[in-house]
Amino acid sequence: MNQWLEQLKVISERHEQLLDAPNKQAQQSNGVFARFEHPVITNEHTPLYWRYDLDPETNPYLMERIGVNAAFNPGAIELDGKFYLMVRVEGADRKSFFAVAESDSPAEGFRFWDYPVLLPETEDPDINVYDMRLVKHEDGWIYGLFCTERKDPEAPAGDTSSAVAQGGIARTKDLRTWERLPDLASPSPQQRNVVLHPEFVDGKYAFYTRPQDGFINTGAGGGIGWGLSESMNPAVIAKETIVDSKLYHTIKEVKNGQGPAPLKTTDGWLHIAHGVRNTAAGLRYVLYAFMTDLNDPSKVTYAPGGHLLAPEGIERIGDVSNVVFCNGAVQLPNGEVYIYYASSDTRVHAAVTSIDQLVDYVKHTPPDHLRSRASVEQRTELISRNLQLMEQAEYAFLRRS
Ligand code: M1P
Repeated sequence: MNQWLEQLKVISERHEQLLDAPNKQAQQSNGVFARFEHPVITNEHTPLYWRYDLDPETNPYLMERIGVNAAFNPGAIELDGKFYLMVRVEGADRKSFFAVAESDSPAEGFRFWDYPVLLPETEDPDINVYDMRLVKHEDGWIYGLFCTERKDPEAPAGDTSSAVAQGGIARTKDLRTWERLPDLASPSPQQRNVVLHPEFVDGKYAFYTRPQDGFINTGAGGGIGWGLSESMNPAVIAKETIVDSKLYHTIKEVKNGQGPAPLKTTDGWLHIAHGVRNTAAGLRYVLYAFMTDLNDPSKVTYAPGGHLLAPEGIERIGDVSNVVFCNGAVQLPNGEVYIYYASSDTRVHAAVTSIDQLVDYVKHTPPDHLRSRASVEQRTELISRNLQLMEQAEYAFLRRS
């Protein structure tokens, strides 16, 4: 074997080790969920034949010809016992695209299909597409709802970063062949984090939206919106109402957005969302949860205060640091729930919980009382109940000597 091939073999063996690496549930859990020890997908998980030119004639230095910068924000779905992640892959050229990674197991062994998704375009081609939510709708289709971004035609000369974001829609039966539908039409000039509710509501398609005035700043818009459409082709929302607003001095004071489609429970629709607040170091994205009414998913029934999951350890660092973002979760018939979340716009992680735990969490975590004094009162009530319990003999191990 010549040196070039030997070098390739080394790269390939290292890659296979990464793909086959076991991923255990971390021992430490906060009782709400348990993280898995390692990221389930990174840019390094993408096939070598997506990145290298494997011909020594045209690639004598064995260079990565077309690099992959990041792999994050996946949609997720379970079909016939297999787990599929619709990963947002970002090339070194900053273009995001979608690619399916498949595994028999929820948190390890994901391998990308040979080719990324060649998503059909509308008459107005997307410049960038990202953050697909995969929704198995009761009409029989699997819908992919994603953000489509195009240059802002109103941007002043010299402004080469302003864009218009809208809700892109495509549908499939097998994740391989996609039919592109018109973008969601809504009253808002910009949309991101558009998600389809999995069931008809009053015989109509129901959408979670995130109206916003600008590309980054939501302005007077913001909050998780809600609207109904007669059809998906085209999907048109005439009236948008806010289900869950952004709120001063909370984890969602700047903006928020629905994560995956809500999970159906006997107690209501369980939502995982992201909330964004401002800090001196920039925006901080965390995940939070809430529940809406089974018969009226636009009505919030439980809204625990604070975050469900916040970035920690290596999750804090990446292309856009201090971010966790979730647009994919899988609910299994045995009640287990796998939350796929990305950290810092760089890599994908998994955490496991259950419907029972999440329902308990949303119903019994106290709401945010919006003032420091009220927060202390809330905690004082817990402390005094606990201190009484700790008087009992079986809690002796908790007492300080
Ligand atoms: O960079 C953090 C996230 O920013 C956007 O989310 P939002 O619209 O709520 O601000 C998205 O671009 C998302 O992909 C990204 O992870």
